[in-house]
Amino acid sequence: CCLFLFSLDLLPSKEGEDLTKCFLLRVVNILLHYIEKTFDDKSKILDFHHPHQLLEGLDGFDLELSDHPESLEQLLVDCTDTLKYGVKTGHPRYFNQLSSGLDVIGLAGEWLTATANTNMFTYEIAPVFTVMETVLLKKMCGIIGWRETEADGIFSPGGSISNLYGILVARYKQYPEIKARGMAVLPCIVLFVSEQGHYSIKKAAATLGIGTDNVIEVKCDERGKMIPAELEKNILQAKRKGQTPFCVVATAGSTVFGAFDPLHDIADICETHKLWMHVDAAWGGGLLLSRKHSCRLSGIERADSVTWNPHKLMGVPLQCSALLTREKGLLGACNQMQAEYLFQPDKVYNINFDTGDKTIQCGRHVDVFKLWLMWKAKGTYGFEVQIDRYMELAKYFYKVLKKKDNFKLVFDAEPEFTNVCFWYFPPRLKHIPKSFERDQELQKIAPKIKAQMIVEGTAMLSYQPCGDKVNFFRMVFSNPATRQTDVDYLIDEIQRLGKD
Ligand code: ABU
Repeated sequence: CCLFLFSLDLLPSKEGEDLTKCFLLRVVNILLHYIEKTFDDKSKILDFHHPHQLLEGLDGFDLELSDHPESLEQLLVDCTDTLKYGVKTGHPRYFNQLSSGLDVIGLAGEWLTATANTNMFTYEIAPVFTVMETVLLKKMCGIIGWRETEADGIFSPGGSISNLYGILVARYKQYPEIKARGMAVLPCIVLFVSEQGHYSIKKAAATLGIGTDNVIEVKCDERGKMIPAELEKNILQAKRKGQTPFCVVATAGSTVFGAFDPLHDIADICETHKLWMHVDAAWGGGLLLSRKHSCRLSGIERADSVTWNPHKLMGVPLQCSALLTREKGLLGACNQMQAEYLFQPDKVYNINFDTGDKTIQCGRHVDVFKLWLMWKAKGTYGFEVQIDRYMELAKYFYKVLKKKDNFKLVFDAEPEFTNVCFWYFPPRLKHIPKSFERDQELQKIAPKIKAQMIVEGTAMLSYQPCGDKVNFFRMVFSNPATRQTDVDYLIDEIQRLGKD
């Protein structure tokens, strides 16, 4: 139906109805084909090409833009090619990031969101979505354990921005004059985060004019958890040096090790020194939905603010991240500019639902509907079942690796979360005792295996060095499509690709 026809022939063009329907149905067919392939463990996760190959054009897939319109038929080919050369992040053997999986209800939510194509700044133009956001924030604050009527929050474009919001309100709470007068009127303020905390904390400090030198990294124990005594020591040291501590960022589910900082101990220290406690639970927040495992976050209810990304453990399509605050009104006081063209005080409805002025953005994407729809579809218990299954898979993976003498776990203890970190030792390195030279060789193994995996498109998982540990793999479970057989496959695949 689309040959020699162009986008101008679609709605709102007169009599464009049938063509629009035909075009969109064909798009949906392309997407459905991709979705089926995504869940087929025999299909490749990706068809890898180098950036220069994509730029040069592959089999007629031309990324360059022209002055003349392309036909609808060509656009359908472009859609197919875009998916062809992408990564199937919902594939059962995709373990590369903390966000993975493809939830069909979430996807439907994203489609609806794109169709509604509105902006989250006012109730006026997003009546359902702004109210839905308050419902979700209230639910999440309740799960954290805050008295629901007091809590507040906002959905933001990712965990880094949510963490930035946490630090922004922490600073505003202590120094409200910052808003008008800037950093010049403040003492040298410092904040604390564990050495395993997310790099976004330093980014936030740089962005907010605090400076990365004023982010003090607190030592962790061998499992990657912040050591409370070290925190206390660092706070006292900073005070002696004339610095002014104002905030501690605790991590609930660190990116690499999946470590949970001891939140009660950190809360005690924050209370003693009157410091804002922000918990970065971007990754670990979802665990609050598991009655069996939520104890890992015990003490989070004492935090002043929390980052929680439903697009990670809860499997909501990207992006979906919330910043939650215990005190109502702070976000608004900190950020609002009351632009008269948008946030008129004399509107016909309750303007408390014009929530956009609480943010540092103006335009804001609707990230709430897909989460709301998934919550409706699964219920809280449905998320719990899914998350408990990931924890079981992590335990299974750990137990299998423990029995194999060519794998070595970074921590030889049952995983506390779904992260399992490990080295693979090819036969030539297996019996060589640890030494600088052995580690130089071991450092090359994970990147080599990963490169082969990507080129063959069989699986994807990440690796990194950390401190004195040379490159190791990080396995992580957050993909509902993954089964035990995929875990077994991955182990075999590492051995196949990694043998000398
Ligand atoms: N925001 C941290 C994400 C890192 C990861 O997916 O591995």
